[in-house]
Amino acid sequence: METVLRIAIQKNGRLSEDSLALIKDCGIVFGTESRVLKERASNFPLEFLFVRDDDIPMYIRDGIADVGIVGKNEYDEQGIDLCMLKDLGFAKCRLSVAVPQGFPYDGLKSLEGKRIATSYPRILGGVLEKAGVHASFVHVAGSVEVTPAVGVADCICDLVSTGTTLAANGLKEVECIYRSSAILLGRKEMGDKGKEDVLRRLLLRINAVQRAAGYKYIMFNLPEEHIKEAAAIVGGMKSPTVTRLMDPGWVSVQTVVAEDRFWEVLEQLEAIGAEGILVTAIEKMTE
Ligand code: PRT
Ligand code: ZN
Repeated sequence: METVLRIAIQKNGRLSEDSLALIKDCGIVFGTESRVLKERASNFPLEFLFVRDDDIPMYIRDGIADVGIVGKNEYDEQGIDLCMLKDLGFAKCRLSVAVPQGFPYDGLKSLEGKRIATSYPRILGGVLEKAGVHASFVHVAGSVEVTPAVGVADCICDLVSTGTTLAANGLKEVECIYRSSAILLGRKEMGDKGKEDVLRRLLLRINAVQRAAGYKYIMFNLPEEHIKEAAAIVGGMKSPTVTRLMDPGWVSVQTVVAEDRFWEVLEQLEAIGAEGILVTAIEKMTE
C-alpha cells in the first residue's frame, strides 16, 4: 500500500487560502471546492484534513495528522512539543500590547498590577515574567479589543496585522512583544520511513516555490565592455549567461536577481548602458 502523508489545514480562516495556494504552487492537484473533512491529492501521496487551526498541534501530536499549517503564535501558545519544519512566510502578524488613548504607557513596567485581556496568556506571561512585571490576565477567546471599553480589562494584548481593529476601538498599539507567520509543523520523529520520504519531497517543492518567489529572471542587452560591471551589480548567484548579439560589441545577459534588490539592480544596469531590460517571474527554482 502506498504511504500517504496527512496534512492538517485550517478549514476556514485566515490561513486557508494561502495554505491551499502553496500546495497548488507545489504542483499538487486536489479538488478544493468542497473542503470535506478528508481529501486525497490525485498526483501526490498527500491527504488533507480540514479542521480548526486550534486543533492542529494536538492532531499532529496524537498522530491524527502528520504535519499541519498553523500560525506560529498558535503553536507557541499551546506549548505542545512539536517540530517547526518550515516558516512559510504568509499570514504575518504581531502580538502587541494596546492601551486606551488616555493610558500612560512607558514600557512593560506600566502594566504592573493591570488587568490585561488576551488569548495569549502563555506568550505574554513569558514576556512579562522576563521583565519582572506582575499583571493579571483576562482570558478571552475573541473580541479582545472591546474589553477595555466595557471595563473588563485595563488594556489588551492581541494579534495585529493592519492595526485597523485597534484604531476602530480607540486603542493605541504601544509594544510589539512577538512576531508570527504561518509555519509547517510536524512531529520531532515521524516514526515512518515512507512518510519521512513524502515529507522530504513536499519540503523540496515548498523550498523551490519559496525560492522562486524571492527572485526575478532578468534579461538585457549590454555593450560588451561593461560585462564585468554588470556581473558585479547583479551579484549573488552563479555567473550570468552571456550570449553574443549580431550587433558587434553587444551581448545579451540572462540571470536571476533577488526580489528585494530588484529596483536597485535595474537602476544600476541602466546607468551602465543596459537596454531592452526584460523581467519575468520565476515559477519554481531549486538550489
Ligand atoms: O476557526 P478557526 O479556529 O480555524 O480560526 P481562528 O478564528 O482561530 O483563526 P483566524 O483564521 O482568525 O487566524 C488564524 C491565524 O492567522 C492566526 O493564528 C494568526 O497566525 C494569523 N493572523 C494573521 C491573524 C491575523 N493576521 C489577524 N489580524 N489572526 C488574527 N487576526 C485578528 C486579530 O486577532 C484582531 O482581531 O485580526 C484582528 C486585527 O487585524 P487588523 O488587520 O485590524 O490589525
Ligand atoms: Zn482558531
